[in-house]
Amino acid sequence: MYKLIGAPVSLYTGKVRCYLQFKGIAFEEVLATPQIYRELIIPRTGVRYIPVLVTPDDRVIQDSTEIIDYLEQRFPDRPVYPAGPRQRLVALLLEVYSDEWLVNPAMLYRWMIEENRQFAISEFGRTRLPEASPEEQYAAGLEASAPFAGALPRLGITDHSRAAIEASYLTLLDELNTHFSSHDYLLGDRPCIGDFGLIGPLYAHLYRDPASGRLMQERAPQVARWVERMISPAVASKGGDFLPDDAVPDTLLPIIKRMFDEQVPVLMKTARQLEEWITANPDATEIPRAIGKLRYRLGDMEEERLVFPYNLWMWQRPRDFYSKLTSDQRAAVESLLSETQARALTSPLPVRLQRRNNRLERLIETGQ
Ligand SMILES: N[C@@H](CCC(=O)N[C@@H](CS)C(=O)NCC(=O)O)C(=O)O
Repeated sequence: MYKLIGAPVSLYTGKVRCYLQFKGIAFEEVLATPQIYRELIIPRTGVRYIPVLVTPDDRVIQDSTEIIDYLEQRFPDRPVYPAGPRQRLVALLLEVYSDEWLVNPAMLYRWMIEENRQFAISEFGRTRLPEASPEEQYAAGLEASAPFAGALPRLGITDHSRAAIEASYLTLLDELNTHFSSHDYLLGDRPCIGDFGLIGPLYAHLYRDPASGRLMQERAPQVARWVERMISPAVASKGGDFLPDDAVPDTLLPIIKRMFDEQVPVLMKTARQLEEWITANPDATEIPRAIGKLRYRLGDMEEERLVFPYNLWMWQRPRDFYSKLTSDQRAAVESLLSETQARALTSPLPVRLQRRNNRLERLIETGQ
């Protein structure tokens, strides 16, 4: 049987759990306790990230996107990647947006709102010491959660950026609420890879953390209903089809615009800074998790955050898809995107990135 190693509080574990349930794949969930980190996660993956999937033939895979792609090959029924170019592109874009950008409101609401912070600390403690008393769990949770809570400034989440991130999230909730008033999932009656991306932040943090959960229920009840469909094995596995004729609902267009306005400029700057880093480190193949700082904008607010090249590995996915479209397909897709957006999607990246042994590397082309 498949084993999913993760935790209820973990954003990316939520993504994979919902996917496994939707596909009806039998799995056992294993809590990522310190012992599991020592005995399995660290020795078998070389890194300290969850989720980790252990396959029945004892293969170990880290990274939610790689796990889903591995399983899609083996469980091709009811694919989560739509076949139509418009729907496929939107699904891939919204995965990048959810995984790499909505982590910002997810982290802000968890660690800057006291009620959520207290809850998360206890939850981290329950993961670290499942059998201990609540007091011991709280103490362990404080220690275990410190690096996560401490990551906020690195992501550009500060007192200065707080209001802008909150305002953006609240508008996104409104946009999603409108969308889910007419559609069960992003692209119709079946969840796509974009829904699985979105469920990470929207379930594990923003629905499950108590103060955020109330906010979602009150402000965007249709989003809360969508979360409930996504996390319910019985409901999720029944899903039907994507919308016919490769249709993309108009209600998703403001969300795509939000991604291009907020996140894509950060991806463009990340690409430029990666190019400089490569010029300064011409012999390095492995690329560090963070390579310096950039300034990002949200509305009128500007703040600094670290530069994460991994974001570009994710960005390669919609870019690769777009670059392989025929001219007819491209014309169909282009009606979804403005000229500036299409230009951003085709603007060159300094290097091709790959993940090898769970580390990010530049791909060096060998031979002729
Ligand atoms: N892109 C990775 C991200 C995994 C990730 O960041 N997981 C978090 C928990 S939700 C973690 O283990 N973080 C540890 C750390 O940042 O050091 C994925 O999709 O699996």
